Amino acid sequence: MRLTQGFIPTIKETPNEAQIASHRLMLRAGLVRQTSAGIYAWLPLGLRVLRNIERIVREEQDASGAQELLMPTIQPAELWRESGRYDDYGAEMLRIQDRHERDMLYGPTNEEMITDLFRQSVRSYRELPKLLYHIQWKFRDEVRPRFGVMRGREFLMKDAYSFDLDHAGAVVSYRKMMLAYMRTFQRLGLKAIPMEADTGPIGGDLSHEFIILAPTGESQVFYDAAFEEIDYLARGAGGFRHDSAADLERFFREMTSHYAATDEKHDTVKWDAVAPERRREGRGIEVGHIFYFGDKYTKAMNATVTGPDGKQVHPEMGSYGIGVSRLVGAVIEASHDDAGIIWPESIAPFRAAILNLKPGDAACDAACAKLYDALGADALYDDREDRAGVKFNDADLMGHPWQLVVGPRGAASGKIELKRRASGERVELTPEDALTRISAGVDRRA
Ligand code: 5CA
Repeated sequence: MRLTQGFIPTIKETPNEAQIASHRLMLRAGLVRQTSAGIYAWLPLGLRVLRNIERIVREEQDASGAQELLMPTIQPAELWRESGRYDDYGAEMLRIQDRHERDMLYGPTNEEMITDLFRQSVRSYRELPKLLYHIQWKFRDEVRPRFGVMRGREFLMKDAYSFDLDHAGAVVSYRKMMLAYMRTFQRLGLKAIPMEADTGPIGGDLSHEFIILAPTGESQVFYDAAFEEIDYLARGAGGFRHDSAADLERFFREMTSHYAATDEKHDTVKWDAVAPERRREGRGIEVGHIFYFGDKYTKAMNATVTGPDGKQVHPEMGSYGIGVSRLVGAVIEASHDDAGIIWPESIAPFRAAILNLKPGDAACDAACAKLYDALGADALYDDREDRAGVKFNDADLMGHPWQLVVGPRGAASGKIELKRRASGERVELTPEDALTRISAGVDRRA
């Protein structure tokens, strides 16, 4: 995209409504704009990141055997009256009436709706297990929306739901999702720790939150230093197969054999058993949350299948959420410096920025045109008639992994400068060599 033709409104000043780095940088780099409290418009640069995260989340869900569908944002109140949650959910639920005065709501989550879809169509245990997901906007009228997209009122979630015949099957589905989550976060360049967690209004008795360590996180967390030492991420993403129950059990044991809990589930007796020098305490951002809750919804909503013995049984369920829009903020919290964002290659809005330091200079224009031709949609071409300093600052702020700097002196002798945003390293080389360097090892499977 040519910057002069784009809609990327960057801001020089620090917006004073933003308290944390990711919120400030998302506004300054022109990723989002707030339209109401806790509700954001995604501008082109922000939308590209959101879509990239969505793509990785989707690929890992698909790889785990989950099937994508799309449920609506607006739901009928009757389903929630059946489960008993219509009253329980309280003021966080946005309630609406249609012209016929029927009670509707903007979905904060979809357990009821997926259970309804399931009970309409699935009749026999032979059709199980079923693992279904969608990526859809949610609304929760949070008391204190804050930190930009991290705690919004409208936000994008990936939510998956599993249906199994019995407890043993449900546990396999739960572990499968845990593996898919560790792979997802690893591809996003994040170190996420699965922690024992409270089940809250979703209900159930087994639950893990996936926490990214960050001083600005909303949760207080306690964990064993083992999570710093063992390369559990690489192992989690590597050897384990999602279709082997034994692999899944080994993986689950590795993820859960060391102490890690959020403050709601913190157990001082277990904590005391951790050697003092191994105890770590800090703040974290919850980027995902998985729940096993058995037949809570299938029972309340009378969803049954015929079991092997011909009797009707209520399938066992789990639900599995990832905060897709929250992740944009969480990645920035984990990866930025004073100058701006540092995108991991897998989700960067553009892989490279081309900085033409002298538009109008024949050699500069020609070299930039050549780079832009080769990179196409992966490049943001800064073709503005502006000072070099402005272009450097904006490129650092927007955080493209690579910058291709084309100045008149270098261009005349067939050279450009390649800058790596993460390390600040700069090298002078030919445009061809620069293109080879930046094309290597990119995580863009789609
Ligand atoms: N039904 C379950 C799982 S599908 C559920 O709703 N879980 S949840 O409440 O924990 O939400 C799932 C994920 O959505 C959270 O881990 C978090 O990353 C994200 N999320 C929750 N509330 C917000 C919010 N207000 N703003 C942004 N992201 C949020």
